[in-house]
Amino acid sequence: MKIKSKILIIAGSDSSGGAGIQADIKTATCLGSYAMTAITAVTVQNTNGVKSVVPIPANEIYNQIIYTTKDIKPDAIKIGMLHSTQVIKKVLNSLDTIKIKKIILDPVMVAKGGSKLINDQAIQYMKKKLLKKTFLVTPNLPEAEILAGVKISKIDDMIFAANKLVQLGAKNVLIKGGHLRSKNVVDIFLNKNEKKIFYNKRLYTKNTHGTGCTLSTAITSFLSCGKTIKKSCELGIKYVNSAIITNPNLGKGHGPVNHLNSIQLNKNFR
Ligand code: PXL
Repeated sequence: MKIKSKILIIAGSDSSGGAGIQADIKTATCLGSYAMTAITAVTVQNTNGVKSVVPIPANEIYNQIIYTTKDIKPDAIKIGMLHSTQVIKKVLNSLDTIKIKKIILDPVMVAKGGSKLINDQAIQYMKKKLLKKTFLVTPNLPEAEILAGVKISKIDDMIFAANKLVQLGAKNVLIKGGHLRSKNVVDIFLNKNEKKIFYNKRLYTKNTHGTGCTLSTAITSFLSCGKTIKKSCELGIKYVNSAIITNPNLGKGHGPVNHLNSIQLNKNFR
């Protein structure tokens, strides 16, 4: 197949290949997009957890974004792990320069094993400055609670929090309900004019490492190809569900999902 779109991913590296920039590149590629990257941090990890995080200097992140995109212009941008206020400031500067409107923010805060991937001051800065620049923000429940400043224990709370994030400047919000105690997984999509609630059967598996990264990049890929934001969320959720169902059960801890679920090898390469 031909490349359908080009996207830029600003995120951290996960050496285990299931989350972070590795998940992002796999997802974009398996959905037909050309992936460019600006790496914000290098993590050492496996499916049992994060061993270390080395931040990339903010200026280098800025340079990766500017130098890459002045040559190849992306159709959309996905932002993942941003560990400090300094990094967010530089990313904001670069976004002002490159003027791309389709910006998807996955407000990454904590890795599956509980390691913090952003500091508290940076969370406040993200809330105050970066949300306003985002076309879509995709928090999970704990992230939505922190960003919206509300406790979430039921679907109505999710809707309330999503509206709060719209008031804070996000154009569209997708709150992921995987952490809610409910039989079905409920995800809430919402903007000023529309609301859609996605219901999916809960999948009981420990192999969900990188689902947040995978979802936000899948949405970015669909959006970059010209689909509406609501449709992009619907298809992104579908892709992640298939990826979880067909997970390869790798590693002893929280294993990765199957990014390849969307593609079939051409007969020349079988
Ligand atoms: O899934 C959140 C996440 C984002 N980015 C990086 C990560 C993780 C989780 O492990 O390692 C680099």
